[in-house]
Amino acid sequence: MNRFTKLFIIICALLFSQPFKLTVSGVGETFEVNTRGDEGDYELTDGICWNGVGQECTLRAAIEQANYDPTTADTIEFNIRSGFVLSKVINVGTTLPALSSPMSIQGPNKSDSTKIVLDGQGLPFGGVTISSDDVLLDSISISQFGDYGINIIDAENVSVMNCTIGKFQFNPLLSGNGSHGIFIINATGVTIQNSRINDNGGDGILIQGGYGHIIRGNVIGLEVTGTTAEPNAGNGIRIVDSDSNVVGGNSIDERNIISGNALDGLLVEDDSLNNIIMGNFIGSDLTGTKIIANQMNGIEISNAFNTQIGGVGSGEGNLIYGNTGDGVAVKYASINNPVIGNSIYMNGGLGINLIGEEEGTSRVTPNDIGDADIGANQMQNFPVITNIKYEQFNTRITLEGILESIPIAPFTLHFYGNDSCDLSGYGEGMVYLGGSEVATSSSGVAEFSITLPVNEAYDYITATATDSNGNTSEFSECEILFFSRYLPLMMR
Ligand SMILES: [Ca+2]
Ligand SMILES: [Ca+2]
Ligand SMILES: [Ca+2]
Ligand SMILES: [Ca+2]
Repeated sequence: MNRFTKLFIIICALLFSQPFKLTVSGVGETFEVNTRGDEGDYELTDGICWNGVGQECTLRAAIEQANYDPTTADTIEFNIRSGFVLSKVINVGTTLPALSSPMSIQGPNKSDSTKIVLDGQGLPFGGVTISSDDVLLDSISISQFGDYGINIIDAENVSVMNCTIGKFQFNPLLSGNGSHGIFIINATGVTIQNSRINDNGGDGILIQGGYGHIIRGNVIGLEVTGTTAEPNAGNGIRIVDSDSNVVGGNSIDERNIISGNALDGLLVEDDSLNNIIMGNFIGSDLTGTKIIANQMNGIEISNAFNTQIGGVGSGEGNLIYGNTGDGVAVKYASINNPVIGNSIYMNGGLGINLIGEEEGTSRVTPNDIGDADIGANQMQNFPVITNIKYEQFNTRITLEGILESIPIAPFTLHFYGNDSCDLSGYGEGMVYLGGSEVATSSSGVAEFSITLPVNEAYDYITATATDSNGNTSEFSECEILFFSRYLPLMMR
């Protein structure tokens, strides 16, 4: 078309159409995507999202126009109609431009069945790449791209909320992405929240380098109702050489459900420091009552340090339930990784397994005299319970025993009630009962005596020891509780 025709169309567009607005420098604009088409923007300098056809604004054109002026933080919204029917699926034909300017992409609905879906079927590339700071992606579904769903690279303050990255179970049936669901590389302060991440060909979330991310309120590895597995083919969450990330939190809203994945629920590895894993369900459905196993360990810590798993404060413990491998595996040079206050049970391997460089992967590591051995969590020795006293009509017990470890050092002991004992005879730790501070003598021995509340649902008691640097032991040998519940009161 000649320039007058083009100008005429632009003027008409400005006069008669709400979605089209001029960008004012420094002020964020809103671009409303109103077509499922995939053409690019016709003219970037005009500040208008327009694909050159009718009054159409495609997602691609909106991203290009939002990127064009990096000094503005624009908003992209959706109102795609064919007749009166809202359309949801956008078939992406070639790689979308990276989000290279601050912006918000705001889908209209949070519910899975009504989300906008970016469908990358047949594309060998990833879905949405975010390379700018200050980007929000809200209520979008990203499916069927050949590579990752979302890639956040070298960016700060990026949020992904209420999104579905993977299988979109509604009209039509769209499968997950070919590689990682969300791949976060060398970024800072990314928040992944209230999203469902499943059926992807790699890890659900892979964090590589960077620091300070928050992962909360997500469901990773389950289908839409949360009752059966829709696994990611890798780990649920994998943290590689990345520090100070928080997975979960102490409120129900912050809890991640990380279950059904083909490898570990969480893998923290390769010099990662100071990560916190708190308040999550790992290996169960949304209610925490049905096992949906991750196919390897619930949590694996491999050459990572200062990882906090659980806590004794309200809501801080994780449920680590029914996973195929160990509940928590701490491997090789990993040290200072406290595992406390969690509910760990029904896992196929050990509840907590410290695995040294030269040790098999599936056995209880026996206590060594003097606890001079080093390796995973310093191969911390576990306590030995030697006597149980029943008190107050079986509502309290006093446990006596010893911890043998390095001399003249403080330790915290944590105790757990269980309805069964692991096949190994050691652990696991189903219900956290309480803790006690002790210190070893010059000969490396600490005697303990602690009174704990119990009830007759617990048949076995187990314990762990944690040193002042946060090295937690494996679970102790189970001590069976004899409440004499079948004897008349007189004979107790
Ligand atoms: Ca334009
Ligand atoms: Ca071991
Ligand atoms: Ca030891
Ligand atoms: Ca040791």
